[in-house]
Amino acid sequence: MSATLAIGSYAENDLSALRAEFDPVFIAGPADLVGLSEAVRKGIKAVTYKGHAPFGAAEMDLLPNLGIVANFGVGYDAIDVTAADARGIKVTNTPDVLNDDVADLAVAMLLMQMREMEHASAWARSGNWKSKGEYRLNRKASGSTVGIVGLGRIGREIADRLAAFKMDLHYYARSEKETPGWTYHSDPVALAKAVDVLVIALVGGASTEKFVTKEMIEALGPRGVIVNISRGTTIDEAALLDALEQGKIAGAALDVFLNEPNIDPRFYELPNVVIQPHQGSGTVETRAAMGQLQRDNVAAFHAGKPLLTAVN
Ligand code: 8YV
Repeated sequence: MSATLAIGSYAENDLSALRAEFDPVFIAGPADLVGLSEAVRKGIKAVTYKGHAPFGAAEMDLLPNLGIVANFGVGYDAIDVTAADARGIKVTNTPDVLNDDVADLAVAMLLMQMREMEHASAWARSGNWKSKGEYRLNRKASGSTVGIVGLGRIGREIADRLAAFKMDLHYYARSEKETPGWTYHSDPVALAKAVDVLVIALVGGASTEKFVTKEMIEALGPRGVIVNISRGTTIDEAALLDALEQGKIAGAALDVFLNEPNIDPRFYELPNVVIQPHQGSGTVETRAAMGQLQRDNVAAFHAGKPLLTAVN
């Protein structure tokens, strides 16, 4: 009987590695837990988790001998860590290995939005370039004033990249950090007022729900652009949609949304929004590293060794 349960949809390389290392029981999502026999559930000591559906007290109680939930992803907002703590269950995530990819995508989305690359590409492909001439002028990105909301590991990588684009860097974090002279704002609305571009790099979960408020969005002003690579939950999405539709801000570049992949169709109507399908960490190299770290945590747990990246 297997001691490991793999929840979620895994790439081929991860599936083979999981099979080779743990010979796990596989289910597509937490909703399938109830379909497992009691004997199988009782045998499970470790869960590898991938996905964004909630995994909380009810799910944990179906696995009475569970000792670890190893998440595939740095963000573990789907997993109820308080419920895990109460049951003596460890939770691990996959930090750091994805920082570069997520930061790269944030910068690429920002450039894509400001330089209108999606529309410019369509202009060329449709033959307009040949028949109508040059694409319209757009907006300079280098030298912009940018505010990073959340200067954690990923926020820092984004800031370092934007510094190379000669941007004037401002940031919000819970406390002032050691930086090369970037401007700290303890008030997120003051940050939004001071910059043209806001990049949201917060952790997800209840503590940051709707952190980016209507007031903050409106403080950004009509030249404002919002980039979000964190979670859809960190922004008041209804207020964002209203502001975009009413021209209260200039645009947005979003990799994350509420109710992914069934995102609000109002986004599709907005030409000034760059939409990415939550692919910040979605490269072959980084996903392989994330899978490896997830499995290394489970292997350490089964071997009674210290966990590599525990969050509780
Ligand atoms: C997802 C992510 O984990 O790391 C995170 O927090 O959001 C992503 O990398 C990825 O979609 C795999 O589920």
